[in-house]
Amino acid sequence: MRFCHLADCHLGGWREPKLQQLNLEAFIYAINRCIEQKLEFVLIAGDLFDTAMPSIDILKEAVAEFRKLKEAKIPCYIVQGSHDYSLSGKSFIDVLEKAGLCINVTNGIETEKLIVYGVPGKKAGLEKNILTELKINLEKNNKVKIFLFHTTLTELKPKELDFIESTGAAVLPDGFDYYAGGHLHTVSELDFNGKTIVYPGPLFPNNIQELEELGEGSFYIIETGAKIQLEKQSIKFKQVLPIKVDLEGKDSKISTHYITNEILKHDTKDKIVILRLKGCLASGKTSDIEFKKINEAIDCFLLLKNTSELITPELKLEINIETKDVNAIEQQLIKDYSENNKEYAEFNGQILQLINALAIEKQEGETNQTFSSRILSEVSKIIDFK
Ligand SMILES: [Mn+2]
Repeated sequence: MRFCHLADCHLGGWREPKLQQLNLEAFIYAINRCIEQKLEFVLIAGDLFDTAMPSIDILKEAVAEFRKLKEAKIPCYIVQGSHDYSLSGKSFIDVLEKAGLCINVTNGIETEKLIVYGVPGKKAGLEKNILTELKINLEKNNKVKIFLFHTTLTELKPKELDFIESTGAAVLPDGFDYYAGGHLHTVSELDFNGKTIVYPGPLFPNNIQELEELGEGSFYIIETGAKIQLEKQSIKFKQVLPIKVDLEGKDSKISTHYITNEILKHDTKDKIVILRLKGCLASGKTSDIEFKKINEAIDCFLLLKNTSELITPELKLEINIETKDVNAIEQQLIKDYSENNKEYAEFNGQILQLINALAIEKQEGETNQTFSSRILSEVSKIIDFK
């Protein structure tokens, strides 16, 4: 029996239109492969969409692909991931299921030849408890048995993610032929006491770091039999070219020219160029660098820039933080800033509240006017404008 295992498609995740399109094309490519190869079924181990309520444009394209699968009589078994999961159950995955385009296997399903059981991902690794308490009594028969999960397994956790919650592979229930993982955006295979566990990697890199590190998207085609066969499938539409430019001691005014010349030393044609700027500028601001000009001078598929390591003279925040927890870092930064900027004492106590209030997103179909008045009303609960 041959089937496909994909995970972490994050459709709609990129804001950059060209990358959003490549992400979608990766999904279309994978579905086409499943149909050409006449696979028995498709597994999606969570994070099909980047949010529980994706945009209409993304839905339209995704639904067209699910329909192709259905017409080819290839069932699709799915669990929600931490991204497309919603506590209220208001996730578009439910709509797809109601339309008969996929089957949510959270409560397990059994067909003539197959048993598929899944545990969805939840926010903040809360699926760990479900996995720990899970009890499944599998009958011994000839059916192919698959376990779908969306969580981080400690054994396969990369070193740099040491601080995130994870679960030991020992919690995975016994007796399944294949353990189809999602959530970790790395490609990994593990034989854990005879259990075949696979993370196929994201279908398309999901952020700049993944573009640099993975350089491609991937999924797996699995063949069961006397011995299980794992075939990794790569999806690479464009080459990724990281370029680092050190601006230490340079004036922001000459930086535009300098960066352009540094990039022109490389063959950038049709590539995704990732420009990382670092160092401390001698004078001026990051905003003096004319990225539009640089972009016009370069012949590439797409130029992405990262200025997080670039320091300007007036903004040299000394950070001394021992934790890697995002919330703790945020709080520490606010505390340090407040102590060094006592003239704004009146507002410093409200920074965190303001960050939260301003983090609301515009809803699909919401007009600019309603959105701005919603933001204003949130903010006015914190700051008195009068
Ligand atoms: Mn994911």
